[in-house]
Amino acid sequence: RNNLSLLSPDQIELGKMLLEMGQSHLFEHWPEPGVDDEQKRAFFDQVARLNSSYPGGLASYINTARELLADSKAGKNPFDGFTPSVPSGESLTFGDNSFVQFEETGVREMQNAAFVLVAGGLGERLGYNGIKVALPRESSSGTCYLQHYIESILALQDASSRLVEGGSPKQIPFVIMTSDDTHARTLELLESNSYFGMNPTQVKLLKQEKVACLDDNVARLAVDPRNKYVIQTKPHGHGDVHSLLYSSGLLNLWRHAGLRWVLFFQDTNGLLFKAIPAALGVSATKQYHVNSLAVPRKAKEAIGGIAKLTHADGRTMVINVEYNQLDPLLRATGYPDGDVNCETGYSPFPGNINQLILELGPYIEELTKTGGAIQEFVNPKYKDASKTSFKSSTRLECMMQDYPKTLPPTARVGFTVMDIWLAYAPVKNNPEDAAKVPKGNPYHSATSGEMAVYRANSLILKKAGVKVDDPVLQVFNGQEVEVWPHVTWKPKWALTFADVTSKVSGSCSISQKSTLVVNGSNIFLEDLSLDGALVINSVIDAEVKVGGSVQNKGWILENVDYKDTSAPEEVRIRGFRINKVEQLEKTYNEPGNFCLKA
Ligand code: UGB
Repeated sequence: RNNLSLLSPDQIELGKMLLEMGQSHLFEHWPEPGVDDEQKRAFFDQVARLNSSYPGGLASYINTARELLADSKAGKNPFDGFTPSVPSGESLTFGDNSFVQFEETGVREMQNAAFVLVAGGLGERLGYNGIKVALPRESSSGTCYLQHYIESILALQDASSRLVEGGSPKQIPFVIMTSDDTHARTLELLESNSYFGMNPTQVKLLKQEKVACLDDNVARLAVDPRNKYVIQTKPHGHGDVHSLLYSSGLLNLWRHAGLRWVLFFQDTNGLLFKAIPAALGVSATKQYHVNSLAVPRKAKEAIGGIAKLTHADGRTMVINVEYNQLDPLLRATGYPDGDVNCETGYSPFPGNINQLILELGPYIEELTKTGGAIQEFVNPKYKDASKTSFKSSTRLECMMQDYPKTLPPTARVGFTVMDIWLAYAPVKNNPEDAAKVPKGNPYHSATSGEMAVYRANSLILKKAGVKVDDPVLQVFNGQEVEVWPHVTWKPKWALTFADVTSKVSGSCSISQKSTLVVNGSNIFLEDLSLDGALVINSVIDAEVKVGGSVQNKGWILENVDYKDTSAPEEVRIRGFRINKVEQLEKTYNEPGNFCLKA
């Protein structure tokens, strides 16, 4: 009370609210005015930030926390009353007629789309010290994830405007959700690389705030052990993206600009853009308000399962059940073995890869009601079975894929299943943990993430008629992976299967030890026989035909142990470096027609 004279009227209001919400312990040790006055004001600045960045403010946060903590103590199942079953969705097969049709529709729709990347997570499981979007997607070209994402969006933008007759080219908006952990480094990566060719005004960074930690079951806010004038905070989860987008005002701007789709994606999936055109095609064709991308899921894999939940009162919803909840839910509802594979070798529940496509109109309508608040959960680690105290402070969390939970039953919520090799190769696990993954389950490591890019590109070329040699098995950082020819291309070379077939003709072949880096758009492979490394760079106005027989010693993968600190972290975590022994590299900097006949 003696400190009131230090505070502004707004700060006094916040103080009253905290007292009313049972948070008097925060002020217990405050000395008389004149001591630590600056820190006391800074405390209220933090409270103001925590209050304004949470829908409904801190009081609402504390109330929700009390309810969820009580439920957790009582052992209440969040899916109480619901029975899971396997839902039916659109299942696509790469390269068949309907896939090609969906891709064409998707590319056409791209000019009505906006992309949102959630990149506020530090990736604790990976243990990498940098931001994940700065990691190379593959090391043959060295392109990092963020560059690949931006180049994919720009290529989609160009392709879409070419398809729509008389349509004026639109710039596809790109939002990146960052956090205090990733914001400065993401901005620095963009600025030091001229936004990888994107117009800087096209890119918006929205920073998510952390939320207050909770010390006990009555939701007393946790004081930072290092500074009694600071409330301890932790990340709130990727679900923040909805309230941030809503409060940014961007959604209405997009609606006024005639946009129709918002596509959400995560920080390290090097294959995702191979699946995006067809997935958007499905959304447009089926008129889905919500479309989640899914892949066949191995039981116990750390990706959520998409399930149809039917309540005893008749309500149903198709929703992600997070990986740690699927097994207990199944056991509690008549599946005594829990989360296990069925006769296909996969879990019957498709795996959520958290690529969501939302239709903008219904999305705005829903957020106008909810303010973007997403149903939260709490996951306290209790000291003992009495569940009265925690091992360390906890906080509320939310997930972006829980958005459909508040939708009315009339909402059109669907999902689209694609092949894993085409759509999903995240980089989440450190080498040690990846090496312990049960045989046959995906590693989700930097090693598997890179190998998946080569495999997908090789399989796509195969489907387009190129003779591609079978892979060999190799072990890096204790993980056995298929090593296909190292094929990589820029998104502007090919986005869809139709693009690939239009760029490849005659009788082409690629041996297993080969590397092919296609760094240009109008590069045509005609009767090319590749046994070694070939790198082609070209400017947009150069049309280059590449054929003949290329034979050289090529690029060789050399093992690097993840414990070898003399190697850069990016190299160590994938377990190999590329020794560029010999290659044919050609660069076409001028407009015109060229022929490379090796
Ligand atoms: N992220 C944020 O932007 N902010 C945060 O506060 C936290 C994360 P993880 P997770 O497809 O692979 C999700 O940690 O949460 C970003 C789905 O819930 O990589 O364990 C972060 O930067 C799960 O259902 O994944 O699991 C990253 O881009 C399954 O689909 C993204 O959120 C799984 O991803 C995901 O964070 C998957």
